[in-house]
Amino acid sequence: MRYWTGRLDRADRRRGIRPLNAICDDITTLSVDAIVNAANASLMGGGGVDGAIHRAAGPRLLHECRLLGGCKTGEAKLTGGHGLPARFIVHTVGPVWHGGGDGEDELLASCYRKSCELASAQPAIRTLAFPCISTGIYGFPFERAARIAIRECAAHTDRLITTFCCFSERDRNVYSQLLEEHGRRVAD
Ligand code: AR6
Repeated sequence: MRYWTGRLDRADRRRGIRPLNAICDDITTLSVDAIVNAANASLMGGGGVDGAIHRAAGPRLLHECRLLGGCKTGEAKLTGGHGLPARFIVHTVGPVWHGGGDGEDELLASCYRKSCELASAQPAIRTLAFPCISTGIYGFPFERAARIAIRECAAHTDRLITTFCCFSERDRNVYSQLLEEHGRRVAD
């Protein structure tokens, strides 16, 4: 196994790998080292991407989650991937959108930051895929969430190759545009 030891090397660049990228796919099918789950505080499964991940990973995931004692909003916890192609799952709990005056931005930023920190601390994780946390059932405005996601993950590109896994082409287009803007700002 080839461990991630620093910035993208020349072979990565030749293969067109970028440290931050956006795709439209079902996150449960991705062959990355770790996927992130948009969970709830119980970590006992739910609807949306959480339900899809638990269905695909199988009942051993629920068993492992039971031992974790839940997870606070803005925090992150690690489990195995069980039946998934991904070897690990980072479970994080996004904020419910209450209009923006309840610390939602900082809590969402914390989800991305803590997930990246947890993944970076595990030497076997080099590639990480996020769903669009809080933007489904929890109602966080999509573009506002995407800007926060990109800003936080950009701080971890020395260790991680991060994929924003959108669930519609429309969402993916928002990310692609924001990533282009981000790339131009970094190049300036
Ligand atoms: N692959 C990738 N993205 C997906 C998938 C999938 N298979 N399924 C849904 N999405 P949500 P939240 C997208 O509602 O807003 C659960 O009940 C979806 O289009 O899953 O953080 C938990 O237990 C959206 O863009 O998560 C919590 O109670 C994004 O995933 C609550 O929902 C997040 O939507 C968390 O709500």
